[in-house]
Amino acid sequence: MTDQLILHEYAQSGNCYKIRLTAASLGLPIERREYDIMKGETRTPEFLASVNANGRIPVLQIGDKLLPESNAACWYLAEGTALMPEDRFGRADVLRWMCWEQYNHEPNVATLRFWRAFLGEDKLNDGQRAQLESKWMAGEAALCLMDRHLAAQDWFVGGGMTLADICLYAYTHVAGEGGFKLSRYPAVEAWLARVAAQPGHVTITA
Ligand SMILES: N[C@@H](CCC(=O)N[C@@H](CS)C(=O)NCC(=O)O)C(=O)O
Repeated sequence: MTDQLILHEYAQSGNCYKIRLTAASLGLPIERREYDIMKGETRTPEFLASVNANGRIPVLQIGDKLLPESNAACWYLAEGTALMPEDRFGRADVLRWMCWEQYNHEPNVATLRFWRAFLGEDKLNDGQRAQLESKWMAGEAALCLMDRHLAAQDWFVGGGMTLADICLYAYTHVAGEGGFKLSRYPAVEAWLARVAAQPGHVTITA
């Protein structure tokens, strides 16, 4: 990769971490620019005009091109590497898990972490408070599905770590901060340890 990589991020976000973890696993250097989402720094007119009109991080800058959406950024980095299966079905299966992560996992597991560990339960508005139970149930359902899948195989797709594992690892390993009990999911816990033992692994706080 010849273009310089710059990650516009909020370091504690799992969506940002999954891009750093992908880059680290591949040995790619990445420059980091921090925005404090708690202070609305991704909602300024300047950020909306010059980084992401959607007002969110992460955004991966590749040379002078900007790529918002964490999974698209991970895909860009991982294409043609050992993090992607060689066969067509395997690559589609990786994409399947990444879509599932954004629809069934992140909106529940990550949102509860954000509400509880970052905003604080006493700061939630009525709408957020009303969703606590449904988000918790949907998050449990997502972890349960992962546990059943991983009881039968070591990795989400094929016989080694792929991008699907990295994208799902990001918010699963900190699910406890949202109130989920990972000890209820032994296959998930064993898989988390396998991912953390891979070469190049970096932690979310690194
Ligand atoms: N689907 C997007 C989600 C991005 C997202 O929700 N970013 C959050 C942090 S994880 C954010 O920027 N929040 C600040 C805000 O909405 O003002 C992705 O995967 O990148």
